[in-house]
Amino acid sequence: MKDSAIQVDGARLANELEELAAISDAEPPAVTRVLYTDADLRARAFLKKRCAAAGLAVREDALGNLFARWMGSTPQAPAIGTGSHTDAIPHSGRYDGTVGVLGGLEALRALRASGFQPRRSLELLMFTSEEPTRFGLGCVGSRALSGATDAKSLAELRDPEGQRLDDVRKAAGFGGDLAQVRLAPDYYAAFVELHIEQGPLLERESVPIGVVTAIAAPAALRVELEGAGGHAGGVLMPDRKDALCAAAEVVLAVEAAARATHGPDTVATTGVCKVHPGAINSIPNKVVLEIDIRDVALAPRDIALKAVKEAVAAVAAKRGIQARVTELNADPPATMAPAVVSAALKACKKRGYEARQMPSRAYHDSLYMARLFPTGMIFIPCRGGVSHRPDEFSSTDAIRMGVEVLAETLAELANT
Ligand code: HGY
Ligand code: MN
Ligand code: MN
Repeated sequence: MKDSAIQVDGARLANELEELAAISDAEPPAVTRVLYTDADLRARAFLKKRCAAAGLAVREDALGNLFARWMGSTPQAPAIGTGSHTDAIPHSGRYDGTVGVLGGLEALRALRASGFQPRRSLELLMFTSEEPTRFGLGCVGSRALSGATDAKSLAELRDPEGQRLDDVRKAAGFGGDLAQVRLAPDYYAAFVELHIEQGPLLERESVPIGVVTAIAAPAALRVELEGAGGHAGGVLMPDRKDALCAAAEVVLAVEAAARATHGPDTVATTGVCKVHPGAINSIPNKVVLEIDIRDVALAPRDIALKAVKEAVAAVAAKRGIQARVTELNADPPATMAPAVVSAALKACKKRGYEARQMPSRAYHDSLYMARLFPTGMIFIPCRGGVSHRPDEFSSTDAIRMGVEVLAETLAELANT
């Protein structure tokens, strides 16, 4: 590593990641932190305290997006943003999102300690609900900030208990005006997110830094299959309309649709399968599936999406089952801004760290921030490429190097 005035305190950051991981609704090492639950609110309080202690001006918007700003010498100029999310899907890991939030805070602290004077303000952002867990839609906060989805329609989303997002946000203390959430196009001059790769490439190639060039196009479907149900003993096989047997055919059709595009990057997953009534001696009369379909390119993603919808219709017709398909989202991919990519590559060079350019197969808040601002992402390796599992892991050294590159990138962007 070449000498630089910007010294990242890797040990302090490791302790903070540990502390945040303990604010969870799951048994360690797993982490569960779902939007607007007590654990989510305690995590926000933890972050606010540390941002205030770092001398940053903290504010929250009507959805709970959290902003922590270091005023630059030209406060009226568009700022430079960095950040990620602290919410976590059930029984997942402690580095997804948190590395970009606490790492972003550490980058700002390291820059301040180095005596760096930013012309543009530097701002840490913690997005509300990057994960789709509670309201079935990912990136609620960044969708609203970027205008990708209207905040008022987001407020009407309902959780599995039927509660409206608007009511839950107010009960959680976020009563502000939703119309104020969307950011002006000149609010940021650039946005950079640090994140674990959630894939195996960097570790496999022993490269410490990934500079993201594009973010995959995510789509999600909810499929409701309704059969006849009935007594497991009394209804003979020819007379059955078994919703779970139909669902099983759909699940295999989802897998086949992803493989059929022959594109290496088309992926599809049926991550949720709810069986009703869920009794051993009762023929399933209703099944709800939630299906995630992606590709870094739009065309193969849409081919797979169409194939799944056609498969549902065919299985339902063949089995005499009612089917309802709801498209929860089908978003385009995002290309990262060349100016941000080159600032990150320059930062790697300055630090003497090897870097490789690569797509992101996971989606992130940057997918939506890129709709409004020049955006980039910096990846660090995670062990075995594992993520969304309790054994998700990134070393203190890998995180430190990622934060060093982030700090240098922010410094470069803040004074252009
Ligand atoms: O699903 C994703 O790609 C992200 O981790 N929410
Ligand atoms: Mn995630
Ligand atoms: Mn994430």
